[in-house]
Amino acid sequence: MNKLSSSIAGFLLASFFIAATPAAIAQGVAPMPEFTIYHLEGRRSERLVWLMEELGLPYELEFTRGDLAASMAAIRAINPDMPVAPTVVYDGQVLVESGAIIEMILARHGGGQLVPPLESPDFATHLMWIHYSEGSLAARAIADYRVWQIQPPTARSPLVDSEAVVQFAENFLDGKPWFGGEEFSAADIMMLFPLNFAFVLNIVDSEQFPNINAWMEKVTARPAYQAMLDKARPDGMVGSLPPLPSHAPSGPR
Ligand SMILES: N[C@@H](CCC(=O)N[C@@H](CS)C(=O)NCC(=O)O)C(=O)O
Repeated sequence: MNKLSSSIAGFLLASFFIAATPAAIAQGVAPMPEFTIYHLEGRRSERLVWLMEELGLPYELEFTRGDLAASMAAIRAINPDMPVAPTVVYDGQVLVESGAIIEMILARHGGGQLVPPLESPDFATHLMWIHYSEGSLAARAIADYRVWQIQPPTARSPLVDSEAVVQFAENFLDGKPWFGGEEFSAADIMMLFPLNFAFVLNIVDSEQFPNINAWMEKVTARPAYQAMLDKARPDGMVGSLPPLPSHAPSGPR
C-alpha cells in the first residue's frame, strides 16, 4: 500500500470507529450523518457530489433523471421558500449554499483533506476562491448574461464585469497549478461551475484564457469528477441555457 492509500485507509478506519463526539467533530473526523443532496443535472449540486466522491464519504442523491422540472419539484417539496440546487438535508437540517455546505463538511468530516494547511499562504487564497466563485464570479457572469438577453451591450461596463472576474482567475493560474495553490482543494471544486458557465454560454471569449482551459482539462480528468458525471449527469447535459450569440464586448474598460 502506498503512503496515500494507507493514509486514506487509516482515515476511513478512524472515521468508522470514531463516534460523532464533540472532539471528533472539532478534529474533522466525525462519521458522516445521513446526507441527501437534492440535485439538478449540470447545476451547482454537482459540486457536492464531486466533493463526496473526492472524500469517499457516503451520500444519497435525489433527482429525476432527464427531468429538471420533476427534480425541482422534489426540491420545492422540502424547501419551498428557497428552491435551489443544491438543497441538502444534513442530519435533519435543510441547508442551501454550496460553498457553506462544502466548508461545513470539510470542517467536520474532511480530516484535513482538500484544504491547504491553515498556516500556509495557500489557505487564504483557497478560502478567497471558495467565496469568489459565487460572490464575484457567478454573480457577475449571470448578471451579464441576463443583461445581454434584455439588451446586448455595445460597450464594456466601467464596473467589474465578467471578463474582469475571469481574467483575475486566469492571472492567478499563471503562478499556481490549482485554485487551492500547490494542491487541488475544494476551491477548485467551487470554481469550475461559474468558469464553465461563462465559457459555454459565450459570456466571455474562452480562447482568451489558456490557463483556465488547461486547468479545466486537469480537474475534469480527476477520477472523482468522472465518478460524479457517471452518477449525477448520466445522460450528459440536460436543459442547457442558450449561449449568447456573441459575447459581451471585450478589451479595455
Ligand atoms: N449560491 C448558491 C446558488 C444556488 C443556485 O442558484 N442554484 C441554481 C442552479 S445552478 C438554481 O437552483 N436555480 C434555480 C432558480 O434560481 O430558480 C449556491 O452556490 O448553492
